[in-house]
Amino acid sequence: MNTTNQELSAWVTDVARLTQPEQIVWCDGSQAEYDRLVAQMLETGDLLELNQQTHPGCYLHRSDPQDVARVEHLTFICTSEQDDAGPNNNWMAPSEAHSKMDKLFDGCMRGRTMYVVPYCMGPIDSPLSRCGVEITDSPYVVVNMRMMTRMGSAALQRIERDRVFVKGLHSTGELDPERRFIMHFPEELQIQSYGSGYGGNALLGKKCHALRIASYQARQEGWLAEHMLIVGIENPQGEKTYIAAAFPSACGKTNLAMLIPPASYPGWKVWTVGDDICWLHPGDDGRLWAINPEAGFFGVAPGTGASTNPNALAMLNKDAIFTNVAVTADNQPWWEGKSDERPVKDWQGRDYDPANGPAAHPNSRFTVSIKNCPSYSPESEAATGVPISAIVFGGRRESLVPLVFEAFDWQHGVLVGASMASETTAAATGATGVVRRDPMAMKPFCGYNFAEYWQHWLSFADKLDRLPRIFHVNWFRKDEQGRFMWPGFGENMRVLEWIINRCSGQTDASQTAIGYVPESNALNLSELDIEPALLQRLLEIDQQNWAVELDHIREHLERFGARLPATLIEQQDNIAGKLS
Ligand code: OXD
Ligand code: MN
Repeated sequence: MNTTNQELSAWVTDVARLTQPEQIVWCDGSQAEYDRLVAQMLETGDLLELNQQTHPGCYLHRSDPQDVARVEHLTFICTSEQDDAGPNNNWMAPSEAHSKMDKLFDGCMRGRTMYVVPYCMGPIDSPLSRCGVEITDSPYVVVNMRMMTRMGSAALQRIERDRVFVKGLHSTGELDPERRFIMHFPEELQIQSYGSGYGGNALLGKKCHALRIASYQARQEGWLAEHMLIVGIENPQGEKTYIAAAFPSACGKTNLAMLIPPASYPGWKVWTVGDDICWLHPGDDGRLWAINPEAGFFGVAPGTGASTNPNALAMLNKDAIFTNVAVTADNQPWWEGKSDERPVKDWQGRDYDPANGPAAHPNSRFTVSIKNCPSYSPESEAATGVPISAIVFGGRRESLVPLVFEAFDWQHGVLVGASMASETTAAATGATGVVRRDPMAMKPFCGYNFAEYWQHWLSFADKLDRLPRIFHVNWFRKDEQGRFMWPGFGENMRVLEWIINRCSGQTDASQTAIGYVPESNALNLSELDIEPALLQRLLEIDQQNWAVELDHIREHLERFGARLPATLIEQQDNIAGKLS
């Protein structure tokens, strides 16, 4: 065996006995190994070469058309007690889940190669990082894991040193939606995923480990694993303020993480630390410190264009893997919102015909190393992480929710996060455009009962001397004609500036029933075509409709029953009282 870690070698032997692969390959994470796997997948058709003149090192993967998104209804948290998983999760008893999965995995790798993929979530030498090993029969997963995590020999050495690691077992199986499950065993630090090759179901370091299992571990160990981007905002004086922000899937986290300030912000710069996941730890100095456990982006392609996210477009010109995008006549990757060119093949490889729907799948993706990004922050490698001054929650809401407001204090901020809601998108299977509660953007990702998760969030008031301020934003308000009222994208810098000015005590705010909003002249609107009346509408609080929203929030909280922290009900009562 290729490791001195007994537990790992015994597990690999057991899995091989069960799945019966033709051969076992231990992955070292080297360039040579990556090149070998790419060559092999070009041969089998798992990868297709894109135009190597315009996009050197870029490839296209077309997934099974039935396997294009996370499958929340097939994702389970398997704790001994059902209440530990909570109403927010599908639950299955561990023994039942194991026997179901053992049957599916039985002999499933016959004729296939089993890859053993050691990985580290977070900088390899950071005490805040955690390791895992994914066993998979998908070479597509291996090459993606190499971009998304610190994968290979260095991670294995760390596992041999630390001895603790998460065990993830994955097989694409027959890609049969009827034989597909994503199981999590937080008490055993195990993940088992069968029947899907799609990112969030198959790249086990990401949602399965870094959110579901990590959130469970974080509660036990006194930290937080969150569905948040991390950015550093540098002002013309060279001072950097770090913000962590949670938005549901496909609500623009990647765009915000790579924002380019508008021309009216000379000397300002936004640095990207992460676009999806954030691990937050209380530091010795009483502040909250963040690392991005990932090393790459698995971003949504549609909508990524020169006006929405020029940094992302720039980073996708080389060494990227595209999944389910369309291609142009000269074999460049294409998706809706990228350019005016016309695609010739759609995401399924058919001749493009608008009658078949969008050319790129709405949840088509790119995988690329974070180091490709022009706004990449070298602080992403800092073993200590970066200090967080503000936490921002947000959702996609056509009406009611103002452009920005600030919570009164930490406890109120936890209520704001717990009551987040958003219209659904294509990142998960199911209907899109339906408003659903998505607390802290963690609805599909929290590995335990939300009631206890909120209690854990509340406990940080005692763990930190300098609590981050908490904000809520909504870029997605629409007018009566259905047009967006706020320009969004780079212009969101104006809201971020107000947020960091609040953190440094440089600006006052108006108090409303639901929180603080900017005073009418406090948002910098220079060179922006926004009428004062429109801004007023974007910031106004409609007391009557907010009272109804607070009733909905109350119902939502009460679903969590006896374990719900009383503080959240007190907070809800307090706001509801101000609105009546
Ligand atoms: C993602 C998601 O892939 O949230 O990041 O769905
Ligand atoms: Mn995400």
